[in-house]
Amino acid sequence: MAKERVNRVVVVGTGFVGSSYAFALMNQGIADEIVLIDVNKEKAMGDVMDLNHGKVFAPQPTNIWYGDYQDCRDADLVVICAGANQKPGETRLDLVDKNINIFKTIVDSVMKSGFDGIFLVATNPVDILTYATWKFSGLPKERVIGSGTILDTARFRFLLSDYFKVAPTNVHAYIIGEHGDTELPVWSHAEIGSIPVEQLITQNDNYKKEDLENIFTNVRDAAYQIIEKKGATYYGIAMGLVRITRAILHNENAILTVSAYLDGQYGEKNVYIGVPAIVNRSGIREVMEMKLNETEQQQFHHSVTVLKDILAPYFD
Ligand code: 6V0
Repeated sequence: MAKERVNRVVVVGTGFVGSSYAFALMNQGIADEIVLIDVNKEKAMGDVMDLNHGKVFAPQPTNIWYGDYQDCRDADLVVICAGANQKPGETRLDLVDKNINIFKTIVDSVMKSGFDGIFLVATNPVDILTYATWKFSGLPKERVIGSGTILDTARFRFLLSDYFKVAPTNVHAYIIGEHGDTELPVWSHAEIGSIPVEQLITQNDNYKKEDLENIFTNVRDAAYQIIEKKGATYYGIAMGLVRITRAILHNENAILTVSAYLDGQYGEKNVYIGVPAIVNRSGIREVMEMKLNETEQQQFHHSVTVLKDILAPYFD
């Protein structure tokens, strides 16, 4: 009998986000092998020990070890969570300079191993660093993915589900654009079940437009609120990263809001930004192009412009 294919995921950067991701990945039994890499070797080695001690309770066997960049050669997926994180009051874009330099070193080391899989980037500013990973790696654009607005969309679906008192899985709504201050809610395609939110608020006096606006403000500012309270955000993004990992390794063709390369979609080019896309074993199969209304299109264009202005000094 032919040996079943082993899925290997390498996590670079095992801080709050990377270690939470590894924990969630192991808990959901999605990868056969998880390799942890960090400049802080002690931290990553401690995580390996800690995770291995939970192995007996995991749904399937997962081999976990502290590795080096050579281990990327046989990896299906390299997930980068390394870098500086947001300090209170700091925007995601403040991190650009620091993290672009870190990424050059990391991506070069991964590629030197002979890696030929998919990159998934979580480090902020995620859209910028996903673009940088694409440039530094030389891989096809489909095989470089950023976590984009997967977390913002999850927050949006959760808050809408709470407001309309339905399960979050029955809320179909997207946050698109930069994972950051210029992101936007696509109200024109937000649905509860198959009923447009815009219709629901005209039918029922209990629902108010201002409440919806507040919901979006809370989505956009959630990271600031959490960082203010506990210094960092990690569980939500960890689960979002696992969701993307599952879509890739299980070849799901799942529609997820990830940072994808635009090549004419939404009238934009040469940028990585959060949009719904079909994700499978080959990476991003296709960007889904929703018909945005005029305001949404303008806001999205603004978000693209902000990202392009940041990229310009680094990549021409
Ligand atoms: P953290 O806890 O400081 O972890 C970062 C880790 O990276 C540390 O363990 C460092 O030792 C390691 N590191 C730094 N440089 C290197 C290097 N050259 N090679 C290998 N490892 C290195 O940060 P945290 O885990 O909280 O955040 C990580 C990143 O995720 C930050 O940029 C956050 O802003 C970002 N987030 C992204 C989210 C998203 O939605 N995409 C959500 C939350 C956080």
